[in-house]
Amino acid sequence: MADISTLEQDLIGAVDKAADEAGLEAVRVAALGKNGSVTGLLKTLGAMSPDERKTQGAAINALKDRVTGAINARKDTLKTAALDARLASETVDVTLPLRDTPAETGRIHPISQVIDELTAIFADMGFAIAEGPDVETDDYNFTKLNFPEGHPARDMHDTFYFPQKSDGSRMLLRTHTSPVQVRTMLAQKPPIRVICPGRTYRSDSDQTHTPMFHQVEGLVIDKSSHLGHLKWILEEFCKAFFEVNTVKMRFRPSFFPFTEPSLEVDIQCKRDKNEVRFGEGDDWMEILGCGMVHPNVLRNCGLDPDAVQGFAWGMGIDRIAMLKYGMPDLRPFFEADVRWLNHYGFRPLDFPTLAGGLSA
Ligand code: 2NL
Repeated sequence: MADISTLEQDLIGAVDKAADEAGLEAVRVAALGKNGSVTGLLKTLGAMSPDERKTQGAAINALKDRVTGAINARKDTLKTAALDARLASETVDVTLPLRDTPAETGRIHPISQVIDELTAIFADMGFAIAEGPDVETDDYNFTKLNFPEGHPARDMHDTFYFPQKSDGSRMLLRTHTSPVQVRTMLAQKPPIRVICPGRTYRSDSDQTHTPMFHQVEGLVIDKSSHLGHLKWILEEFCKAFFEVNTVKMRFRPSFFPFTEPSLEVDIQCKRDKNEVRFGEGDDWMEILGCGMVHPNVLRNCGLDPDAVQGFAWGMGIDRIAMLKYGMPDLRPFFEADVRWLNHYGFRPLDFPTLAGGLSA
């Protein structure tokens, strides 16, 4: 009996001393494992007389129960202590300010903003938005638009061509968004009222030109649409877009293969050092080209020039974005510099509407 109580004292002492769960497991294996001290005592029962086995068996099993109980109790204590230590080291300061969400830190590119603004203005006038592919046929980009084969106007567009196909034709990157209007005329019956914003491409790169730029063109075809209607649309557009109450516009004769007559439009402005203001002053700035759709273009697009007529216009989105938001240089538009975007970009949830203000 003496060695049972000594063993118990030793084991309980070791259990209490175990500093962590690994140390406690070592004590458990040393006592209750296959070669453990308590297990060793249980093995001696087999060689005892039945009487001796009865008393010793009860005593050894009671020892085993007490040691097991002590180990489990210590295990709970260690677990609680470990959890307390972890909770103490992983505190969260709920009073810290929240990090800004993407909706607050993200920025809308000025070109996307201006396209949204254009869309809001022309949608309000009853225009639909049409889009088409960037990769076009020569037919849709030039021939149907009354650019004769070999005409110098084709060279003036500095076109990016794809390699020639086996049938001799070659695709190109559209040099203007007019092919979208060609597709619209071929697919829909008048009355047609569409605007076509999108990417356009010309092999030209300097201070004021980038090889990819953005255009918006408009097209109206009906029985008797005329330049008076066009003038009203453009004036309303300029007032809404530049957010001024009055604009003066000046129409000068010009030439485009796809319109006859063709006009260039200047808007009245005032130049102060680096700033341009619209609706005042006595300077003029060219902002767009327009005209009555050429009868050849109507015919090429399946329309009868004796039954319908219409007008079209086109302008550079990048250019009107620079004018409206006072950006001095075109090139950063396409450099993806987050510092520039932070400065000139727009907040994602401030979507432009006519009711809520375009750029408020
Ligand atoms: C400019 C001038 C213009 C058009 C684009 C057009 C389209 C069709 C038929 C007739 Cl399908 N015209 N578009 C008309 C006049 C001018 O753009 O200076 N753009 C930047």
